[in-house]
Amino acid sequence: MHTAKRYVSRLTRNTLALVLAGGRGSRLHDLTKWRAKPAVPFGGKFRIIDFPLSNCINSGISQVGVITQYKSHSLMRHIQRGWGFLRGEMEEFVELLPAQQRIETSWYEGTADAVLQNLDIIRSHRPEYILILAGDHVYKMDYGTMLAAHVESGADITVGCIEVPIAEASAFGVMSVDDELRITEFVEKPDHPQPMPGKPGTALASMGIYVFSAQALFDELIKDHELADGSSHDFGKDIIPSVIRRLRVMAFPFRDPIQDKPAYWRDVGTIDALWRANLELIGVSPELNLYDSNWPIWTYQEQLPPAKFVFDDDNRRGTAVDSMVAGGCIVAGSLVRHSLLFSKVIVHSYSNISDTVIFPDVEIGRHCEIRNAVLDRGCSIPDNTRIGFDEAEDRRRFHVSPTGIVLVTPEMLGQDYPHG
Ligand code: ADQ
Ligand code: ADP
Repeated sequence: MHTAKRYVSRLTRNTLALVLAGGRGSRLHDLTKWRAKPAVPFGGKFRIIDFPLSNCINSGISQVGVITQYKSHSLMRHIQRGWGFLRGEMEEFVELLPAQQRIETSWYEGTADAVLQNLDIIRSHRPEYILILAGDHVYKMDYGTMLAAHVESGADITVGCIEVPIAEASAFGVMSVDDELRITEFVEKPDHPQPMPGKPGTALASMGIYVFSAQALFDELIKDHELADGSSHDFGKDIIPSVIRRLRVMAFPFRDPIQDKPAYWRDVGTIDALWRANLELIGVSPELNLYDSNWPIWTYQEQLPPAKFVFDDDNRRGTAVDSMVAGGCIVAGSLVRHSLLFSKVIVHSYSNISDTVIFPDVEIGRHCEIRNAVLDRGCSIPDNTRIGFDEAEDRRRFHVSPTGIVLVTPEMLGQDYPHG
């Protein structure tokens, strides 16, 4: 047991993780109008990218590059403020790798191009293994077990995978594997996904995370880069499908390490999914436990006073039930039910809020009725506003998701975003 632990820690120590954090996340509508999807707030205190970054640190991987491109200001600010605690002199770092035209005079094309353009920096760290991660998924995963499986199976590349309902599989890279979990087929976002043998309702999907032995990554990126045309320079579309016949490419099924079942993993890529995944956290024993001291989620955190619940002039109590409320919030003479309040949210008197996710720095006026909504950072909701009751009215002013969740941003209210 002891030896096994040392073995995995040797692997994680010789691994460089690269978090791809440059995608658009356009299905989140106006939430990603000014910020990249990995910078979208999640879970009352965090941003989505804190999950893969915390997974790295908790797995013993302390050399991490974050590849940014699209709308990266708030993401870079978050990383600079919150993730500078590693010791440079111990060769530990979380480093930002913005598109900077190191090789081409273009921005990053696909995900593989984003890595290729940083190849000189990657090589200079002399990693044995490179772990490529997406910056936009919420999950807790010990990457050490995936690295150990990679080495034990003698793989060149290992692809993290999960089982998904076949109806949703067209959004993923879908693979077939043989008895030893070697990938025999890989199709990116297939129109007609292949079900798993004996499981007609399920497909084996790529999580978009990869372990590469360093030389295999360098060779394949250069090969792909030199293709005259026909490649979009993307791991899922181009690299993985083209190498499965030539190299040993294995699947690593991501399972819960404590209970033997598929693990929690969410792509909170739509307003509906983001709203649902946030509100799930409020439950008595949610699948994603943020209170687990064995797997802390690290983040940048402002020093804030405790949340406070006060009476209004008529002696009505300010109350939040079945809710999570972050620091710096004040609820005065209003009722908040089944909602998640990020830091510095102020709810004035005589309002009712339910089933709502409220990002930081939001102020809600008096006599408001709000339900089934996501309120973006910095919204100031005027007195007497009703949200979530009259769909036609909501559609006129805000964005309404397919299941009726109302997204409100400062711009929709004719207000400026808070800067800083
Ligand atoms: P997609 O979900 O389509 O498929 P993609 O858009 O390629 O994912 O983004 C993957 C990650 O890379 C995201 O974190 C994104 O922010 C980032 N990214 C995208 N373009 C980038 C660029 N030019 N520069 C820097 N970062 C960039 C992938 C795989 C599928 C797999 C799903 C799982 O291709 O096979 O099933 O992820 O979600
Ligand atoms: P976050 O909540 O992710 O920190 P911010 O509210 O800081 O996001 O906004 C993200 C980035 O977009 C910031 O750089 C902010 O200054 C910028 N931004 C937001 N709205 C606008 C706007 N209307 N025009 C220009 N820049 C904006």
